[in-house]
Amino acid sequence: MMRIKLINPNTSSAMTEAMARAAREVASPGTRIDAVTAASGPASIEGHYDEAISVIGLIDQMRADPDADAYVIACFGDPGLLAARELTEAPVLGIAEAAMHTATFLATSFSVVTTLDRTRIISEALVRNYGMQAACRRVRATDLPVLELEEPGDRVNEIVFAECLRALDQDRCGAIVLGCAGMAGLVDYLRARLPVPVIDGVTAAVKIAEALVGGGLRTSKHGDLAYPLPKAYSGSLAAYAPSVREGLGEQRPEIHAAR
Ligand code: 2AL
Repeated sequence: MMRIKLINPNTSSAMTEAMARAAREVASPGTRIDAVTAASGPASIEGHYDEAISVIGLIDQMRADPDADAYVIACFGDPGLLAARELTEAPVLGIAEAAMHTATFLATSFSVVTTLDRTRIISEALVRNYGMQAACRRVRATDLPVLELEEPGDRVNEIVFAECLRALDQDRCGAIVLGCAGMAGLVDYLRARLPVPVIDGVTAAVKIAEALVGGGLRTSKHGDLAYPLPKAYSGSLAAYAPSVREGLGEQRPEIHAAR
């Protein structure tokens, strides 16, 4: 049994349930999806500050479950992705990175359809960061706040669909990447109406996690993704100080050591 920990770094459990349903629909029979919501943090993640603060709730969920076979960070900003990779040898997938790479296997170009305009700017930085400029035609905002995606209805469906149509028409893109974890529930609606692949990062990340784990691949511990260096952290973050235990023939910090 492969166990994938799906962590929603915002505190909306309705959104977690929607993405868990989408993840379980695509998961292989031998895969268990353990979906959790951050216990502390922002209600939704729509800016740099939300993202920075959300990483603590994300790390808390990883430390509470250090033995998952893979982790998925289910927010399109991929908050804390590299920090999370430092903490474990298990593969850690961010849904933006997973979705963009998946798009490039299916089309030579894609456009991202996301939520607010400020989020659009953050996604554009991710495109550059992931070296996806050659494939990403455009990132498009819908002006939908993340929490309006919690319970998708006709209005939300139509707004996202209309933006996807504009992407096809104006960007001439070969695929659509959905730019929010809360859009996982819209995939069926959109796929039925659009002539191109529609990629949701949650399901893409789950299938890539299965492939990496199934292929025996682990996160590199050489260089910057090595375990965090043990040192003192002070003040209210003292409990997050990386600690060390003897294990597997080397000094290996425990991601759930200090509480
Ligand atoms: C997100 C997301 O996926 N979850 C959240 O709270 N904010 N990202 C986004 N691009 O709006």
